[in-house]
Amino acid sequence: MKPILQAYKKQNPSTVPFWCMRQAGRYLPEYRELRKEAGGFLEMVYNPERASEITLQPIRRYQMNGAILFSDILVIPQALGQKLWFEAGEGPKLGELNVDQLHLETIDETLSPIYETVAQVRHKLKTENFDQTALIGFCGGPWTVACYMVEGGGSKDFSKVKSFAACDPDGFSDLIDLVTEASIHYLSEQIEAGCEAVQIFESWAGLLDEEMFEKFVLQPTSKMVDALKNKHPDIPVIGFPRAAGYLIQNYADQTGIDCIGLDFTVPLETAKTLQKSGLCVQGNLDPARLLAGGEALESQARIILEALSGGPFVFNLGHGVIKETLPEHMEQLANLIKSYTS
Ligand code: 1CP
Repeated sequence: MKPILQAYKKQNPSTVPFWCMRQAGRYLPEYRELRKEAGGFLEMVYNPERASEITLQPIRRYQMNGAILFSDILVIPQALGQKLWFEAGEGPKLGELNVDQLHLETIDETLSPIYETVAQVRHKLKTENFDQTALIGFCGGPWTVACYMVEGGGSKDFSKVKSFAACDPDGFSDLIDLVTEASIHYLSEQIEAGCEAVQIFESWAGLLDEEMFEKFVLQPTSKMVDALKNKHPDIPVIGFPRAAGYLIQNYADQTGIDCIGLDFTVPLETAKTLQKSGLCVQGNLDPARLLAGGEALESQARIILEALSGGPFVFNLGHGVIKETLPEHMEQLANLIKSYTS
């Protein structure tokens, strides 16, 4: 079995498997080249030839054990019928939200090229002999996706979506339910097309109080994990509840995930406790240390390796690669992990 899948299944592989969130992206010159050629971000996401190339780019350089599918969490709102576009330098924008006009039945008309990307990545991994690398599919957590749908893009404080959720919990639950159903279907199809594990990115988990966290993060995530486990019991599910603070324990205990993604604020003692409770842990180097390189990178990477490599563990960053990061720093990190023996 591939080492990363052993770790996700809570066995102890003999080497430390690793990958990095946003390992495919703007810090790589070959990504910027392809982006220029494609003309835009969505022109890459919905083009299986380009998207599979981009997924493979970091693997060819650094031989990560996980290849993260090149796509975006915002394809779900788009597939449901909300307009999505990217403005240069400004990130994603979404059109007006009208929950009653969203449609679940036809999402595959938009999403099918992504399933084709999955198949192409598996094929390329095989023909290029990356037999130690597994393909990881993903989607956003329903709460995080709903944040972008309601705000119409990124936001400083997400006050609009939080006041919607607080003032009209039933109306907001309808939106969460719809995104949850779409996400279950989307991840299932990714698995059927060849993904070997899936990750749920709950990037805005840290915005909620305990009650809303329970209702809009824990409940929908459990529903997703149950449905996926029913259909695909052998496929590991990773949850990444970014900046959830103390509520990370509830997430780990109540959602049924196999592996918990740790952002860089999670103390290593907490990480060890989560690991001892029977989960695989994944994380959690601050991406700013990868940006810095040198000793700042090496010292903390070693501390994490020493703390967590005794149990089921996948080395990763605590959030995505920063776009100004030098490719040489990724090489430094990859070499350090590959040569590490506990
Ligand atoms: O080239 C460009 O200009 C586009 C930048 C970019 C990239 C490379 C976006 C726009 N999305 C992606 C790819 C992406 N997004 C991946 C696959 C590649 C990989 O990880 O190597 C994944 C897993 C995501 C997930 C994603 N998209 C998240 C969750 C993870 C996180 O960073 O917290 C979120 C919140 C998004 C929304 C999004 N898409 C893009 C941007 C710039 C954003 C953030 C918007 C904001 O909040 O300001």
